[in-house]
Amino acid sequence: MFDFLKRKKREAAEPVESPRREDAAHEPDIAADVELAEQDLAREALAAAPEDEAPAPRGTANAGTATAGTAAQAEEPANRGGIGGFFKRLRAKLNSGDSFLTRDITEFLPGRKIDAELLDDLEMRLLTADVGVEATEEILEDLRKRVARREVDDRDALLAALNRGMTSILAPVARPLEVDRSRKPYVVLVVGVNGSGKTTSIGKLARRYVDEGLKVMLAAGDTFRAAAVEQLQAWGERNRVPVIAQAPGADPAAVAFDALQAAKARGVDLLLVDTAGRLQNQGHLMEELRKVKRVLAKVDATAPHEVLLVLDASQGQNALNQAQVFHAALGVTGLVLTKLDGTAKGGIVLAIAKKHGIPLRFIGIGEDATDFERFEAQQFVDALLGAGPAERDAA
Ligand SMILES: Nc1nc2c(ncn2[C@@H]2O[C@H](COP(=O)(O)OP(=O)(O)O)[C@@H](O)[C@H]2O)c(=O)[nH]1
Ligand SMILES: [Mg+2]
Repeated sequence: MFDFLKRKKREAAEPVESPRREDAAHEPDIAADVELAEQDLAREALAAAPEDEAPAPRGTANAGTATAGTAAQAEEPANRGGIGGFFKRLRAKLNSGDSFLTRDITEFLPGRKIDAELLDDLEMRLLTADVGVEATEEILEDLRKRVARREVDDRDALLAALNRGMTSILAPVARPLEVDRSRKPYVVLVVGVNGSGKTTSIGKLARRYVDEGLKVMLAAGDTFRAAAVEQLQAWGERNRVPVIAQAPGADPAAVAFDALQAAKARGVDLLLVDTAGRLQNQGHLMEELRKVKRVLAKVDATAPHEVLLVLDASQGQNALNQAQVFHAALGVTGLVLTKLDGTAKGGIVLAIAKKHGIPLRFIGIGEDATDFERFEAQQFVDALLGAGPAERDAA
């Protein structure tokens, strides 16, 4: 087994022909307003990225217990605890912070008449919970109509209507990532600021798709930090997935090129490309990512098939700005929202859905592989509002 791992590693390290260097300045296809949006927003949006090196992933899902070694863990299928298990944890974790929506909303409801004043209060609560102006307006407009028509005249009816309003905002973005297996490989370019959870999400995705029987490969495109390459390699070893890497400081586009060539040659189903989230000069980040994207397209004109932006939900408004910057520069086709545990800024999901309409593929609620699931609108709103299917039906 270990020989197998070593062999995989050796194969993965084999250099493949490098792409010729190119100059991003010769690319005329990016609109000037994108550059402007970047200059304005990139500064603040990217400034939120922490400087520190992200720690390597823990060797086992439960550091401290002596049961599972690295290889042993790779053998057991991801125990996601089923959708029910994830829902319970999602609900508990979303509601563990200071500003969670449920407590805010249920606290001011008891004994009060459902009237214009109460709706104004509700509006404030949604805004403070990061739901955002657009989504809040849409929800309140509907609620005000219903209250005026006396369709909603008690607490349960209000919560049910709120639940429906939120779900209808989220439903259009709840579109799962469909890995097209005819692509060989289906290429996912993973982008986002430092610390947003890119590498961790790649590890979790690798685990998920290996469990589903896909042949997965990783590309260590964050060559800016040595620790980033090691972190991805650790995830690769854990999931027995080859990692294409070069020395720190290497051209990320060259790594991506090598990886895609290797993935094609080996009949890989899914190639996940990690990238840097911060460079010495922040302005260069988008340029570098665009170059990675172009180089992938040189090997396979249809690649990347998904540009997956990883956002840290605890950054609230800043996550919204990041979505704008990355989307303008790269054409983001899917989102991962991490760190919905802890800070209880779950409302930001509604703001992002309403503002950008980009499919939300996965959400993360912790550091373990099991703390990661496909996004489902109804499930999420139930967790956010502290309702379960039973409560919703009763309402
Ligand atoms: N609490 C929590 N931590 C997370 C989640 N996703 C990632 N992290 C942690 O966030 C830190 C940065 O993640 P990393 O994947 O290295 O970010 P990257 O710089 O974008 O590659 C690591 O300590 C991760 O374990 C999540 O959903 N919840
Ligand atoms: Mg990383």
